Amino acid sequence: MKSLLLSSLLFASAALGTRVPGANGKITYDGYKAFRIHTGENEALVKELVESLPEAIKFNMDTAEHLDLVVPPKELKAFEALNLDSVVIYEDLGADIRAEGDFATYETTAARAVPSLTWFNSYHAYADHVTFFNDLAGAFPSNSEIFTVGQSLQGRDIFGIHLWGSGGKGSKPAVYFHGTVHAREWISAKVVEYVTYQLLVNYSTDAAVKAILDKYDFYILPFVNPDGFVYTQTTNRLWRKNRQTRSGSSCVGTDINRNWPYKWELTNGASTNPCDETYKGQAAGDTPENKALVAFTKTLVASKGIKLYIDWHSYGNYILTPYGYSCSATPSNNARQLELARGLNTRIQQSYGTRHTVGGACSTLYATTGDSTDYLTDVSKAEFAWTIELRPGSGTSNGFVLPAAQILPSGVEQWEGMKYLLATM
Ligand code: 0X9
Ligand code: ZN
Repeated sequence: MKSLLLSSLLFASAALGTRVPGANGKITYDGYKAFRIHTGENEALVKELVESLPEAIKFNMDTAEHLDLVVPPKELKAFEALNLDSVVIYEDLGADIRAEGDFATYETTAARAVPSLTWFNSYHAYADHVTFFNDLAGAFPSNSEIFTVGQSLQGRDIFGIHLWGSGGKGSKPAVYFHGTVHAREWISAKVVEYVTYQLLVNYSTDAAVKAILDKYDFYILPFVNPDGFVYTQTTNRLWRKNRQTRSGSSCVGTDINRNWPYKWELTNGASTNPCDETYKGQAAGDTPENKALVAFTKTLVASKGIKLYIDWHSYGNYILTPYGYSCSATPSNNARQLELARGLNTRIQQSYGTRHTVGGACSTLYATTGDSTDYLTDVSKAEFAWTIELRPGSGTSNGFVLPAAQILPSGVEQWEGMKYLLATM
């Protein structure tokens, strides 16, 4: 358990502050520099010192080893004066956001043609992700179809792709993936897309992949927070929550991963302040996104049940098993969960040496209440319900804005891991 301090959870919202939007209304973050500050035995002191920089943005909530801090140009001098033990993780965040935003345009494929792997060479606009999934399903009509579980607050479809094998549509237990619940964690959609792509493309030629798809029905939702994701592309790259307003507050957004109707009422793992990044909402399950996701999850439970659920996030390279709400409670199959998660970590490492920290979500990272994996474990009775935090890890040099060159390796290493996990579990 690294830190249960409430203050560590309630890090300030990435509200606009004095950040100046560019000509197109998008915050540029030009000249913002980010640092990875070593904390360790000085955690409390470091956190106190950076409070003197009111406009600085804290990226991570688990600060037992380091605090990743984005410092605006006008506070850089004051930051340097603090003389903290730190390394630079973004020389100019604005420049990195611009480079990352250099999306390739996606040309829809001819009918039934498989989209090109070049999809994974850059990030893309939300509308192109939708087209990509429609093209992918169109290319494999005997094994896949697009479905919708409901609408976001702003009326976007929360869509998914359903994959199945030789048993026919809906005949097997579910493997269930959610991506991009946190809007700024762009790599999660790309990795989920890579896994989906590999399952479909290799089904007819690779016996191991065929065995996996013949054994499970996959329900893959790449964007469970579409409004937030679109907002990161139009306005604020660092947005996390949904886009819901609340009476009595000018702050926007509820953290969908604190809004699930299970252990929501506990007090140690989410914020009751609408201005905070981990705002839990006014009542359990009171976001439109959560309502839609809960209703759909229930249909999976009522059908063939859920074998595996993964909530794909970034960053830090973690594989987290239940629970988030308690650092001492463990699921009944805990030993098997940890064995498989460690096996997954080993297999992921074999591609490029990327290591993930494996362990219980609360005990390894921090406490959460109303998080999806606890609901999926205890309410939906999923056999395995994990959070995977993707690249970067703690050793490398960035955060939510991950260079496009790392999309493909992120996808490859997770796909190698998934082949192991899906065949072994
Ligand atoms: O805080 C979260 O929702 C996840 N981390 S993130 O930095 N992507 O926001 C972690 C959820 C895993 N659950 C617990 N750590 N309890
Ligand atoms: Zn996240």
